[in-house]
Amino acid sequence: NNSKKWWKEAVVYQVYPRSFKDSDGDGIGDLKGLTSQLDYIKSLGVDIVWLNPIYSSPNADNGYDISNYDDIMKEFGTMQDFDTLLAAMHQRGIKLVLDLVVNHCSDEHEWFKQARSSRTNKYRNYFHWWPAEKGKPPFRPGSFEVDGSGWRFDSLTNSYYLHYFSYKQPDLNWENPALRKEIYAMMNRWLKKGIDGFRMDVIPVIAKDTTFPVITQAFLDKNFNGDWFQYFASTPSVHTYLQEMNKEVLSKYDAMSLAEGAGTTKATAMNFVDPSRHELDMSYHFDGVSLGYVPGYFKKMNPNWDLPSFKKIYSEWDSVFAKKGWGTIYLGNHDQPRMVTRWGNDAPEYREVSSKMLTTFLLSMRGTPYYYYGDELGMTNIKFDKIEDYKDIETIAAYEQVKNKGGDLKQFIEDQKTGGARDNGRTPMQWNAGTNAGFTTGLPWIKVNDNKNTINVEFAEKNPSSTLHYFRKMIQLRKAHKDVLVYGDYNLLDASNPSVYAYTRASSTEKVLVLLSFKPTGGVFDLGNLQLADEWINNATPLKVVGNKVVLQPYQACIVKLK
Ligand code: TEU
Repeated sequence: NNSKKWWKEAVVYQVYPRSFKDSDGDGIGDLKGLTSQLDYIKSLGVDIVWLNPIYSSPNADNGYDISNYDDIMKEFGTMQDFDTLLAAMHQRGIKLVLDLVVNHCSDEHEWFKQARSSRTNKYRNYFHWWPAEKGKPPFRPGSFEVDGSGWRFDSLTNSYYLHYFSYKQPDLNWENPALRKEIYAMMNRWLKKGIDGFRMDVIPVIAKDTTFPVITQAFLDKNFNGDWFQYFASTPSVHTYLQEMNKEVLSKYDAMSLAEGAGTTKATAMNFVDPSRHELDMSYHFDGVSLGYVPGYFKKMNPNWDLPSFKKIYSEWDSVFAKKGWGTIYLGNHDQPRMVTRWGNDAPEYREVSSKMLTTFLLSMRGTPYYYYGDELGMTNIKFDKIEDYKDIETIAAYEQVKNKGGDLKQFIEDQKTGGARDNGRTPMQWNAGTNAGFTTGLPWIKVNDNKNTINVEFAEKNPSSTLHYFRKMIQLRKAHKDVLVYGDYNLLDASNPSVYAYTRASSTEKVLVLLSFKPTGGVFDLGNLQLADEWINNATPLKVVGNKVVLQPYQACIVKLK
């Protein structure tokens, strides 16, 4: 896979603007705050910042419910602040990618206000309606609703409207050419301003089967692995729309596009990113971050998740894009718990070493790495003790569901400490040991993690062996060896090893071995015929080789050149 592109070679740093840096003391991160920290971001060596939505929003889902695509959320600042931010980033050679949320908007968007006012309104067909005289609409799930329904009754016009997420996020009707035209014009306005691309929220599900057939669980199980999102993403016209979007918008700029891959599978993902189809550039899958959840519970994590399955998922996805197309690698984002808590070990003795190990993984795989703010410090899950601390619409709805069923609420709260409540990964950036970790002078919108005294930027800067310095070093290594670490072939070794993830990366001239111990017990790797040369990076002491075997320490990571 050797067609070279800047967005393949880049490292992306994801900033959740609400939690990064507050400049005005209202407890909410903002654009001026982010601008004030660009030298820090630059110092990391990353190339691109992906910002979660910054558009006007009533914040039912922290900006994923947009009421005006052409204005900035008032808590985040003004358009002038945005222009200043963009210029300051470009001045430092950092690119900016925005979130594009066009499966749905906010029920407070002017389009929806108009649309719900009458059945004959010009904007009515910007959304999906089901007239109540036809009876109840066929079930569709609404992800963030306590009653689980994706239809909401609107008495004004005696109709239901469709919302795959909360009722505050009505789904847009892509079958309507007028809607599509508005979206493309809006994208063009942002790209003309100079942004460098879009991460596209749940883009595979924009096209609906608007006959709204009755779907049975048996049908879903048989055809879509029981997964509604796979069913949602199966309407072929999504590709017609994306090709149109490419022609009307993306093809005119040297911008990158990333498909959030909700609902896509190894069999369907290529259709979004095959260059010859002229749709999008790269996509991210959910198989990795879906591993190890206990069925029947809300995001409860099995602490004994299976490493061979993890390796299999990432290896199979690597091969999907080995010849064409392009993938991404991530272990954390604003929808996930902190990577060290979930995939490493956040106990004091292992937190740093396992963070570094995960960083080694992210930056030594093929595919563009998406690295989440705070992971360079090894920030951990916040582990809230009570539901009142949670702000996320999803967790609150899930809690209410358990309550309504008379389930074990204590256990729910316990499960989320190591599990997947999204707020675990949304707590304020820890800049220093001061009040609110230096994030705000006001009352933070969500609590700051108590461990800020030892996990913060200032502290990590002073410690040469910190996770922060390791992240920088690992980025430099990836950049210095693009042929092998970005573009090189990937080959999994010793697939069934229960505690070591081992693979080679190889260009036409160089070959390296990556060894990652995912266990507090370390692990053993049999070298076979491989002959070790120099170590490129190591998060612990030099590799211990006994005869033909490498004995890894707990969570040890090493990249070593092969002879
Ligand atoms: O998430 C898309 C998605 O597939 C969700 O189901 C996601 O997995 C969710 O977090 C479930 O835990 C995107 C955004 O990343 C997310 O923040 C938004 O809430 C969602 O779309 C709606 O816009």
